[in-house]
Amino acid sequence: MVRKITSLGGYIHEYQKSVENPKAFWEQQAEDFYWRKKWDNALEWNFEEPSVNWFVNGKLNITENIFERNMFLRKNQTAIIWEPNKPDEESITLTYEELFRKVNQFANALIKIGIEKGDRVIIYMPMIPELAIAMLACARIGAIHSIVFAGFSANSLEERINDTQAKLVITSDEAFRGNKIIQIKNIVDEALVDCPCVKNVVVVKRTSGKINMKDGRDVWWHDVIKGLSEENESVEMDSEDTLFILYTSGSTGKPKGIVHSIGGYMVYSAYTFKNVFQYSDNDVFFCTADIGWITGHSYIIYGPLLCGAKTLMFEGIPTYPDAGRLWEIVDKYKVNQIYTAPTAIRSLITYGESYLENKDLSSLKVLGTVGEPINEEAWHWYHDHIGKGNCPIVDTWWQTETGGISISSLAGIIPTKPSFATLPLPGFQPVILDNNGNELSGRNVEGNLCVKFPWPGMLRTIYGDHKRCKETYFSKFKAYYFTGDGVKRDEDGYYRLLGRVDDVIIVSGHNLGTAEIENAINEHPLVHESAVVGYSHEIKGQGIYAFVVCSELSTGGEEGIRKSVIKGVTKIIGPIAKPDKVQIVKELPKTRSGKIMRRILRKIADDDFTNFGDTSTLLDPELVEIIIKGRVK
Ligand code: 7RM
Repeated sequence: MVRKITSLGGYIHEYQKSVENPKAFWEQQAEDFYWRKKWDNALEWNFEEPSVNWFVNGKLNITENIFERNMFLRKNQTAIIWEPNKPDEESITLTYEELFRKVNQFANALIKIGIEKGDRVIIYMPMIPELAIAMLACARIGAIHSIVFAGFSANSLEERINDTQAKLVITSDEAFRGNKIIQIKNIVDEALVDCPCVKNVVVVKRTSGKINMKDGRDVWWHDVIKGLSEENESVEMDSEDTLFILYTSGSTGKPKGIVHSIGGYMVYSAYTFKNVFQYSDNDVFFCTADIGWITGHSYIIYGPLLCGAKTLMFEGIPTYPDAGRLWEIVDKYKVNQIYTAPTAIRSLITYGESYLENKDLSSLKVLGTVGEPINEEAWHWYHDHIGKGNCPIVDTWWQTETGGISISSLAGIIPTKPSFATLPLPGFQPVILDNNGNELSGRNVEGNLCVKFPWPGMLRTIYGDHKRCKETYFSKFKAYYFTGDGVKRDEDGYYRLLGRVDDVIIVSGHNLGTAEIENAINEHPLVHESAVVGYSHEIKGQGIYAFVVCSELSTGGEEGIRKSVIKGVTKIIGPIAKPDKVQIVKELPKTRSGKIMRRILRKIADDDFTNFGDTSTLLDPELVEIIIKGRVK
């Protein structure tokens, strides 16, 4: 059983222990799991290389900790509740035993296909039970899963497939999403034109829509599992073997394949799940994220299932068939903890409270948020209208790279304060550094959020590019992990996140690199160059504002370019990255050395024309006035 902190005193005590003797602290947590061979040393590390090894030489399989370890107590208990896109389609529940059998059977299918320990498998699927089964089956046989959110374009998918050199893609015919049907197998086909590494595609039948199956390459899920045993002996893995790769956008260059290893991620996802949400046996936990994002990995699948929880997986979207859908689900399954993003809350606020009528939300005990700072209005609405004033809100700060929740209140234990993530989890040691790398200790300080000691859930590397891992996270401040976020510590010692200090935009909780979007815009034949910045957007948190320089205008004029730029980004990256505003400009404001001054563009996009800061390096100051005049409102 994963240990649960039950009081503020308990938290303070555990935190202190975790800092004074981190190895002993995490060994105690790790002992609650099943290891085929115990570790020799809890931790070996060095943040300069960086090299971090948790539970050194420990041998295990994470699925053995989900299934065999839970089987005695929870054989017939619900593991996954699946709610389909359309409310009138039948839902599915899988007990731990049923899920175990399906995972074993699909693991046997993977072996039959020729997937071996260490091979990479791309999963590009809607939120259906087979997605959970596929990822766990990979873990069972020691294959590395890399899940790509099914909203990404063929281009983005192709880039990820080639970066991982995956042999296999698992997908479905089509996907239901609200009232839309997405042709995801077609997108896979388009991506695979340039992916020689992929030998096979497994396709789940979801909509029964018409698709092409390529002879010798594509197989149906239901065919490939036919006649296979529901038993499978899990493969023994090293604690530091890779569990999964998950791509995240950076401020420059292509997406980064964040690598997580088995032992540390297992301990950290389970420990943080149980403690932050204060999960108790038989509670129903509902995380609304897609499994294609880290939140879904850690808090729909691994954290909950390792703790023997009942986890709810929802195929659809919060506004289909109407804006009451999440609350209908809460009522239907008597959900006890709900975990969603501020962007979803802000969007639901605009639909009004009528969607809450006749919904019994009294089962709720804890409300969670993640992905971006939650503004006070959204916080109060969530607290008052959803929690009826009785449920603590956990504002959970973390990253793909941290693997699990890192700064957050523990529900009902650490007093909350709107817009503050509050305090670090035990075992997580944040520090605030000024731009010269000096630690700002004490209260009422603000600066770069860094971490000075390893925690088990942290990333180990960027797939295929350790140098980039070092440069991105461990070089700006020597011997610290740099999060890229700004933070303030207030007079109570509480942490308030201030957003990215670099150029990542967070749109509806999704991280998008400005550079990636610019690259997509620049593909347009008439576009000369572009600069993308975020601006504050009432619903999405940040919106995307693109400043575009054209070589000439097409026949459609400015409006024509705007439209085709948006279309191009949608095609290349996906709809989440499409600019909300496109302004055609004559030139971009640049420094004398040729660097675009994004700082100025960010202010213009935010309708703030004061205080442009140091503009002494600006090549052409008059240009700024022209851009302001032409801004898109
Ligand atoms: C889990 C996730 C990470 C970035 C992170 C922050 C921002 C996430 C919060 C937050 C303020 C929060 N992974 N962020 N949670 N900012 N308060 N509670 O979102 O890799 O996709 O994004 O998201 O900037 O660095 S992520």
